[in-house]
Amino acid sequence: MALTPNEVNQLCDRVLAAQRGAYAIPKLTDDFPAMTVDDGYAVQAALRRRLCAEGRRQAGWKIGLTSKAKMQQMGVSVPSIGFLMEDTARADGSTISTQDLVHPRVECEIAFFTKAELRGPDCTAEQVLAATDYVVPAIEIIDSRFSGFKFDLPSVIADNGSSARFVPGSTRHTVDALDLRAIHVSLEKNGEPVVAGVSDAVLGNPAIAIAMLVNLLAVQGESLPAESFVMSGAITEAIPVKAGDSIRAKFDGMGSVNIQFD
Ligand code: OOG
Repeated sequence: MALTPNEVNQLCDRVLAAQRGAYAIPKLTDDFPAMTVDDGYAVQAALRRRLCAEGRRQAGWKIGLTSKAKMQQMGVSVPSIGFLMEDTARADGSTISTQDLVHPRVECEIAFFTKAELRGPDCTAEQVLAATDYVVPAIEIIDSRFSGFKFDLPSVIADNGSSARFVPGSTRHTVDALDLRAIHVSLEKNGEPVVAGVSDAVLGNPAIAIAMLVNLLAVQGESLPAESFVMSGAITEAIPVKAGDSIRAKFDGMGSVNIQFD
């Protein structure tokens, strides 16, 4: 690690202020060029401790940058994980405010809800499927706190993987009822199709992404508790949204998720 504990706290303050104030800041490596991925996770862990100390509850985790489309869009080559807080969940069909977001984008993802603890470092997709209670179609609203949505891996990890809001769909499916590698998704903005993809874009199978998340948690000395809600990463590139937009994400065989922005 290149950062001192003081610097980790200082960057936690900086990111938290930008998240709460909904303003953009330069990526953290502009001031701390030696910052590593481990430093990014140390800042993220400080952020999580800070929010939990305020009495906010964690809903689960997310893994991102798991598809080629996302890696190319953001110029990185390794996935990252982040945490999801309960009070950032929004209901299917709801209207989401853009007032407290910087430059939101939406993504289609398959989300998992677990019924048993998963523990790395050697977690497999098979173990993930066995520990999954159900999967739902989902939309993630990401909102990088970095100017121009431009960052590197240490910075985006410190910013909790650009996590802003998440919207679980209302139709639950057991994993044996689906081929998780072959879910066709399409996203419509204001009634027009804007992007489409197939779920195998996420590391071949979104269950592999969840196993990778569990193994990344193990590096931090953590496991994935039972009853975690976990987002497996965007299947397509992220689409910018603004007040007045309506979004429909259709997942063949799984249902759709609808939201509006104001
Ligand atoms: C990082 C978060 C990406 C995903 O699903 O790939 C992400 C970003 O692009 O801002 O959540």
